[in-house]
Amino acid sequence: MLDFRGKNAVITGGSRGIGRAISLGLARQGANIVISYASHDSEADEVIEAAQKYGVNAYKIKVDQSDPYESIKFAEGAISALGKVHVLVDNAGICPFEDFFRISVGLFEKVWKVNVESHYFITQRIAKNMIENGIKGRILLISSISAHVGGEFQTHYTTTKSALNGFMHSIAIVLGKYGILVNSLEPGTILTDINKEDLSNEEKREYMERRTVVGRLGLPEDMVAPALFLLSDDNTYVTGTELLADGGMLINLQ
Ligand code: RM4
Repeated sequence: MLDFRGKNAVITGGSRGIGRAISLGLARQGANIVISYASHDSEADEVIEAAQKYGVNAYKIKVDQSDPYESIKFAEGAISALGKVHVLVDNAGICPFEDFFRISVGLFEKVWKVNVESHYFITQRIAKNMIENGIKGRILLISSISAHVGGEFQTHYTTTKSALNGFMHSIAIVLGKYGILVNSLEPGTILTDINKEDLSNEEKREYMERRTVVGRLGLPEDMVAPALFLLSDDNTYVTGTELLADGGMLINLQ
């Protein structure tokens, strides 16, 4: 089960949070990995060192995913490092919480380019590599509970997470004929750097914890098993779907 020996995986945003957890989960199960990261060099180095302890090849590529051309170059670099790619995790994302009326064109475009546009073109290039090599690969987009519910200070961010699901549905159709399965994982509120400041507000944090049915916010490690199932050869028929991993937060109205 969840055997990734001999597999090559590309994970964007792999130096921290959910991307780091999934990267190390894949390496632990035998996958060679290439991670993208934006700025946290030491964290990226730590992930590479930790992955290599599992006996796999591991590489890091620093990239500004707000530039689609840099994102395409990242995909080319990952292919140069790995040759063939079996697994892609479109994870990198930013969420600068901001009042709707204070969001500039520049801020919106940056969030859009990192969260959506970069993954559109990275996926396009990696999927082409899978097809060229006859690989019945697996692609996972890290969407969010926020594709289904709003956030007062996340008008830009929630838009991108819904967009990722729309992209996922369509490429699941395009790639299905090649045996490539494509899904979204929808984390709930997971404790990572992306929301550290936001959740430093105790009242909000307590509200979010109570909103789950398990009484706690998620950890990056909680995302590993659901992600690895969707990315593994044990998944033989699930494609075009959205898997919530939110501790019951979405359904807990009353
Ligand atoms: C998630 C969800 C969480 C938030 C992060 C930034 O999709 O909205 O509540 O903390 O994004």
